[in-house]
Amino acid sequence: MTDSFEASRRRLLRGALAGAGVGVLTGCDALSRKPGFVDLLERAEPLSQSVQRFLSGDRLAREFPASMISPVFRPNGSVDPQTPEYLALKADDFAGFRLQLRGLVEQPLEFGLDAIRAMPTRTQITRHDCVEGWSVIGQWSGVPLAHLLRLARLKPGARYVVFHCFDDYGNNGGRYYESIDLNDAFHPQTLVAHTLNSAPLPIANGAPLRMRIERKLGYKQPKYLRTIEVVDSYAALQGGKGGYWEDRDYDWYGGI
Ligand SMILES: Nc1nc2c(c(=O)[nH]1)N[C@H]1C(S)=C(S)[C@@H](COP(=O)(O)O)O[C@H]1N2
Ligand SMILES: [Mo]
Repeated sequence: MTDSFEASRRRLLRGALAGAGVGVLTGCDALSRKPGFVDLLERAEPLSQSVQRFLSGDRLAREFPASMISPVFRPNGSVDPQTPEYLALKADDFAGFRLQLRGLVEQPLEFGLDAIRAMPTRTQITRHDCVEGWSVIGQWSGVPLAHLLRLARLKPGARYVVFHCFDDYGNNGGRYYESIDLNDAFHPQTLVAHTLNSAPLPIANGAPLRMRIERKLGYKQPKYLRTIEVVDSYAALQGGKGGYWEDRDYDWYGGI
C-alpha cells in the first residue's frame, strides 16, 4: 500500500539524514532555538526528529487565496461518531460540551464552545493531504493551541500534547487519539478549529472542535476533540506509539 511505502520512505530518508552527522544537528539547534520550551524539548529528542525539524524549520504551511477553496471538504475516517457521550452532546447541539485541558500543566482548564469562540482567533486557508492520495483546500478558524497552553502554563516535564477524541474508531476498540511535540503545539498555524469555510464545523469534519496542525498529514488532524493532555511521554497510552494510526504502523512525525 502507498501508506506503508510512504512511511518507510520517510523512515529511510530520516535514517539517511540522521547518518549525515552531528554537523547538521548543530545547525538545527542554532536555527530553531527559541527561548523557553525548545531547550527542554530538544535535549531528550531523538536525532531523526531534530533533523526533520531542521528541514522544515519553523516555516509556515502554505496558505491559499479564497478562490482556491474546494467546493466540498471531503470527509474521511470517522464521519458520524456513535459513542453514547458524543450522541448525547450532539443532541443538545454541543451546549453541554466542555473541552478539557489537563496533564502536566499548572492550571487544568475547561472551556465551553462560547468561551472558545470568544478567544483570539486565527483564520487560514490551507491544503489537507491524506496519505490515501487526495487533497482538499479549506478555510479554518480557531484559537491557536499556544494560547490555551499559555493559559494553562506547562510544567517543566511537558514534552508532548495528546489529543483524545470522542469517536471509537477501530473494530478492536480504541479511541482515536493523536500527539505532537511542543514545537508543533506552539506553531502559529496549530489551531483548535471551530469553523470551516466560515460555518460551524460540520459533524463529518469533526464537530464541535478539531485540530489543525498544518505541516502534518491528514491522520494527524484529530477530529471530535474531547481532551487535550500534556504529557512527558505517550508510551503508556493505548498502543504506545502516539496515535491511532501510529499504533497501526504509520509514522509518528507525519510531516508534509
Ligand atoms: N477523531 C478522528 N480524527 C481523524 C480521523 C478519524 O477517523 N477520527 N481521521 C483522520 C484522517 S485519516 C483524515 S484524512 C482526516 C480527515 O478529515 P476530514 O474528515 O475533515 O476530511 O481526519 C483525521 N482525523
Ligand atoms: Mo487520512
